[in-house]
Amino acid sequence: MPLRPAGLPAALVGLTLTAALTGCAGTDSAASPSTASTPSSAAGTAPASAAPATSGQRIEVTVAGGQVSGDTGRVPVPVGQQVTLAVTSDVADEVHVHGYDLTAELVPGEPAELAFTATIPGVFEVELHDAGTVLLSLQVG
Ligand SMILES: [Cu+2]
Repeated sequence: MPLRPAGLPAALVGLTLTAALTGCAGTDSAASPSTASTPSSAAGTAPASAAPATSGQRIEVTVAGGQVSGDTGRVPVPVGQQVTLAVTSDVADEVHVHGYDLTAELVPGEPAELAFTATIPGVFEVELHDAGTVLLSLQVG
């Protein structure tokens, strides 16, 4: 685990500042956190019956020889879902979850895990900063 808290879900107001510091190549134009200010009112009229399980969702990708395998592409995630993102790489790098602005150092051969709650609707790229590789896109909604 990184020594610094990479980003608390409650600290949404600081996202743009922190993202600028990480020197990201591209930001997600699809991300519109301003629309998420009242998520509960958008939940509709059918509350508890269709609620997703609380067991969480595990997303795993592996990077080897510059190729990404596993849960690549666009991964759908329900809003409010507990997500564990596991990344294994054969080279050192830094993984970055856009929008949520979570980062983790990758040590070659050692899985890095990022656990968070998908509270922000939108499509967010998960990227390797050194390689500039997009591992997958989280589609939260
Ligand atoms: Cu990034």
